[in-house]
Amino acid sequence: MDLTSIERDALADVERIGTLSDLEAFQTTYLGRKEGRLTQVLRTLGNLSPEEKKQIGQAANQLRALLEEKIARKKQSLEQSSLLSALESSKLDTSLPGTSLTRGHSHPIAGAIREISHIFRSIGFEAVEGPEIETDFNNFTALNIPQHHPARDLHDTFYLNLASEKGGGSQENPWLLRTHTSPVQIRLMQAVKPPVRIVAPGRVYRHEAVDATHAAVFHQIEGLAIDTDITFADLKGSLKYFAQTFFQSDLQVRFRPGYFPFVEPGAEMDVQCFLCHGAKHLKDGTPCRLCKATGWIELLGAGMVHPNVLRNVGYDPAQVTGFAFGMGIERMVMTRMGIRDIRLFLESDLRFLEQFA
Ligand code: YSA
Repeated sequence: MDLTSIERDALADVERIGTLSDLEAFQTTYLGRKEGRLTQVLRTLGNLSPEEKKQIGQAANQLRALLEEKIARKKQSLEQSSLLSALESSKLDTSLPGTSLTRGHSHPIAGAIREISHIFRSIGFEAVEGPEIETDFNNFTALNIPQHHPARDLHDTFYLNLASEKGGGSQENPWLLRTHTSPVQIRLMQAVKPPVRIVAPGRVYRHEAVDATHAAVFHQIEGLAIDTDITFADLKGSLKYFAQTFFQSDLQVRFRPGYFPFVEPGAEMDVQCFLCHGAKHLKDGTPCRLCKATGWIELLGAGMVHPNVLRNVGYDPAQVTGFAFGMGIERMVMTRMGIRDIRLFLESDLRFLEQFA
């Protein structure tokens, strides 16, 4: 039972430990429950005289404490270095090419709504929204289109069979999907006193046969300006500014008489064709296909708000005047981008949509 040689061997062995399994073997050699060299010494203590037992027991226990401490330290340092080498081998290589994420973008119609609203905001108009489910009164009657007026036939209307509620749902005033954004004019004028300067973009619905230029669900943007002395000159100036900002600054605009029951006088505004610049043919002499060789592109309907409309919302036509306008957004974007089929806007085909990123 030579504690000195056990200590000498153990202290030499501990230095040679390089792995966790070496450490385990070391522990078994010296402190193993059955065969451990020091364990055996401790086990024989009972056979010794009290004097020896005290002396050797003390030394053996000290050696055990020393070895346990060495084992604990070694274990900690081995675990640390194995963690470091694991981190080392899985280190992030920032020089490797990344996985690129495709970035989304607005739908071309949403983009155009934002752009048009922004142009009108820059000349003092505020953008507002109205509901897509409307009453017959707001969509037609208040806009000077009474029952049996022929203009109702131009709007193929989806009527809704909804329960009666305050403001709609009766036989005389059924709910419907708005056929244009003009009812927002009515809602706004009913809610606020003049002056009013708003644009109202949104979705509208018509029970139409769908083809390359007609959709059953499309977007319009409405405009309305009411004040004490608004004239047709204000209408012309505002809409010319818009057209020259949205298309090209050097293009002319023209106004032709147009009929809408809610304005008097009513007009349609055309912008000079931006492909042939009004020449009706291209440089190579072929007829311009964009304006169908007319030199002009139809853009929007407009006019001075009809006195009946002002009365219907409680305004006094002797006190205030105003102008209104409305345009189809899909057709404007189609014209500007040379898109031939309106259905592309609704089909979610990424090959089409990604061109607007
Ligand atoms: C006119 C005068 C005002 O003072 C105010 C507004 C208006 C516009 C009126 N409310 C209106 O809806 N006129 S409209 O029936 O001629 O439609 C306006 C625009 O919507 C058209 O010029 C066209 O660009 C678009 N549009 C109409 N039906 C469409 C359509 N776009 C796609 N598909 C359809 N089925």
